[in-house]
Amino acid sequence: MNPLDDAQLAHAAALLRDAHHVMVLTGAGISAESGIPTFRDPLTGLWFNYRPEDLATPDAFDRDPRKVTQWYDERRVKVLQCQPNPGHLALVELEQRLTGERAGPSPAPTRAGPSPAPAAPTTSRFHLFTQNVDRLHQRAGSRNVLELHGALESWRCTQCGLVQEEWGDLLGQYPPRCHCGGIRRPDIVWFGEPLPTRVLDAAQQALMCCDLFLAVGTSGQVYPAAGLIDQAILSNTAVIEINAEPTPFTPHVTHHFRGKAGQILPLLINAT
Ligand code: BV8
Ligand code: ZN
Repeated sequence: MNPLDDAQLAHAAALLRDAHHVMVLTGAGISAESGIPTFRDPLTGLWFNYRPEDLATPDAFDRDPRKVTQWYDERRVKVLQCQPNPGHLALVELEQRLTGERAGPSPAPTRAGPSPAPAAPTTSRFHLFTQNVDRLHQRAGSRNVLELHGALESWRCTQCGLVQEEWGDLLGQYPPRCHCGGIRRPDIVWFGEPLPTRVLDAAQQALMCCDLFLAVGTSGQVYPAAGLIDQAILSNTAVIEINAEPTPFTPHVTHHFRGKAGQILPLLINAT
């Protein structure tokens, strides 16, 4: 990792220490050190082996529900074998410092499934929005996690809309069926589909009151999620970006730290 500039780290740490409300947006990069491939990294990125149009769209599912279901199901089972990394854990520490709520990491999911994540109180001083569908933030112990693109464990009936969580081994059938006989699909936001209104509304609320915005491990390519960074910059909120490569936002943020989230986030949190 390139050595961090001490003065830059000290200034960013001061912003963090003085912040009253922190909003975080994470992308696939924060889970990379847990062994989960990102989307757009050369060679290892998921989209380098697959075309998004072939797998992450409603048309792709309509064309070949079995293929799309298997791809998501294999990702779901692989993610269960991965562990949160120090980047996830640093955000847990930051949340606990800001909210005073100290709760241990939630155990790896069991067959019975997890305890439902607590709703994100709007008065909280910390909001974590993630584009990731791997739930590693929750497994690390983050409590205020808002999922912009859904979760791999969540499957929705295309007939009656029932949402069920799947844990443990691969599904027994492809595509899986609901009690009503309908086909179940991943409860994931695909390209061309709207993001959950509740989460987008919470993001607008958080943007209005946050005085520090952290963008971690995202290429900033996918909207409307990346639009949250635009809005933070346009509203003159301090923005700290932690990413392995520059992004379209890099020239406009308050601080850009180039490197691994699992190394930089703990340094930043410990420096406050
Ligand atoms: C919608 C599914 C409308 C789950 C995903 C403007 C406004 C609105 C929409 C659009 C718009 N312009 C274009 C659109 C359409 C489209 C879009 O954004 N296209 C892009 C590609 C141009 N958006 C949509 O279709 C959205 N829907 O707008 O609907 C609508 C409204 C009403 C009614 C009907 C329709 C839906 C977008 C969501 C699509 N679903 N995934 C899944 O399969 O996982 S997107 C996919 O990309 C993932 O969710 C992923 O999280 C997301 C973003 O990618 P990143 O997380 O940033 O990952 P990436 O690999 O790109 O980058 C990782 C970064 O980490 C890299 O920079 C790398 O350098 C860095 N890194 C690597 N290792 C580390 C690291 N950094 C730190 N540490 C490390 N160790
Ligand atoms: Zn059903």
